[in-house]
Amino acid sequence: MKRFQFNWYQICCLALICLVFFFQKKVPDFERRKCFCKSKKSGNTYDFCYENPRNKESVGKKFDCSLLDSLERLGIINETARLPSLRSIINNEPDLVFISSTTNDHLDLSLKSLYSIRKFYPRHKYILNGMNISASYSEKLPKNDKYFEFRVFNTSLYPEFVSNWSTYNFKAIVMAEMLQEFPAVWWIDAHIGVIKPNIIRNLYADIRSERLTTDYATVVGATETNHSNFAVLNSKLLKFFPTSSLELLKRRTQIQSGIIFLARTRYTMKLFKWWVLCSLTENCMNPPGSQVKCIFERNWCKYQANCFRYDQSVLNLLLLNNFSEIHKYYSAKLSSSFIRND
Ligand SMILES: *[C@@H]1O[C@H](CO)[C@@H](O)[C@H](O)[C@H]1NC(C)=O
Ligand SMILES: *[C@@H]1O[C@H](CO)[C@@H](O)[C@H](O)[C@H]1NC(C)=O
Ligand SMILES: *[C@@H]1O[C@H](CO)[C@@H](O)[C@H](O)[C@H]1NC(C)=O
Ligand SMILES: *[C@@H]1O[C@H](CO)[C@@H](O)[C@H](O)[C@H]1NC(C)=O
Ligand SMILES: *[C@@H]1O[C@H](CO)[C@@H](O)[C@H](O)[C@H]1NC(C)=O
Ligand SMILES: CC(=O)N[C@H]1CO[C@H](CO)[C@@H](O)[C@@H]1O
Repeated sequence: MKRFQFNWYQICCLALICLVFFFQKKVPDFERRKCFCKSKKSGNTYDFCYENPRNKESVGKKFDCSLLDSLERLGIINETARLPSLRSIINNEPDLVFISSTTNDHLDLSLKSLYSIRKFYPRHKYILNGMNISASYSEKLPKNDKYFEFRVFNTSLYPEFVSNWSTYNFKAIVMAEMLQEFPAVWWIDAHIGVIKPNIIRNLYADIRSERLTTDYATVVGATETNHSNFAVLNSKLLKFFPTSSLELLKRRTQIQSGIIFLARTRYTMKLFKWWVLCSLTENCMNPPGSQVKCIFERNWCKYQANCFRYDQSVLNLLLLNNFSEIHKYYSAKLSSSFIRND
């Protein structure tokens, strides 16, 4: 019986098969290395292609390496930074800072929102980031509120399209600037009013009861949309941030980016890397053909409504890709504490 006898032909075939396997393993690595950007300051390299957390093969278009400067300046990719634990953050209720931004035509609404917060939190820091506010308008700002702070959002450090407020590029950038200074911030849009007491205590109680593990996001929404992610998706966004499942985008609603709690944790910084890179890239935050006005026809989840939610669509896509379930980044118990002012 001749069992394990190979001839040359068989050996060559075997060698060829090994070679193919070798290249299948190696070539993608080689392709992925093109995604890296090297810092002039530190010499460190950073991956500028988003990789879907549920499918490593699913890799997005590379962001421009010139944006690394901004990420460094905003402290988003600082590996030596000592980040507080979520547990220690929520043990410090007074440290939370309310943040928002405003333009001339939103200033009245912003003040209405501020005063609604002041009813319950007279001594919490509130920072209003002014976007091109003219001198005559700034006279309306509160003068005797020593916990109120007005700052000018300085766009000179960012690409010009960031100054077009209608595409919301500013939003994640302003949040990142605030997070650089404060470990816990709560963004509340000009359009939103607070109508119940204890929003911080209730949020922190909710975090303490179940959100302290890495199964939950440290970015938490408080109100939800009644349309799906898919309904307000510009599919061109998926070139940068590939989805793991279109079905999931149809089945999950969005959190509204008008009220977002942020804790400066490792995860939040990871998320901000992509959210801010997108904000600094014109055709990511505002993919060609985007418009804010939706045309909902039948079902608000299954069909695209020919519109896009800019910062909100990007944030939700990133969170959903990571967590799959909205309750991982949405504290539903809080939703009745807020109203929409128009
Ligand atoms: C990075 O974090 C460290 C420690 O907190 C700090 O000293 C340093 O200034 C930070 N670097 C940048 C570029 O923000
Ligand atoms: C904005 O930033 C630029 C560059 O750092 C600086 O020259 C300018 O004075 C700043 N403007 C304001 C209003 O702070
Ligand atoms: C800022 O305001 C000035 C005067 O109101 C206006 O001319 C200018 O276009 C505005 N810039 C931006 C970026 O909105
Ligand atoms: C700002 O963006 C909107 C939406 O893309 C666009 O319609 C508008 O022309 C832009 N404005 C400027 C000044 O570029
Ligand atoms: C979603 O909410 C809007 C505004 O409240 C309402 O007009 C619309 O009918 C709702 N859509 C669905 C499908 O419930
Ligand atoms: C599926 C997935 O990638 N989950 C990750 C979401 O983010 C947290 C925090 O970085 C990770 O721990 C999870 O593994």
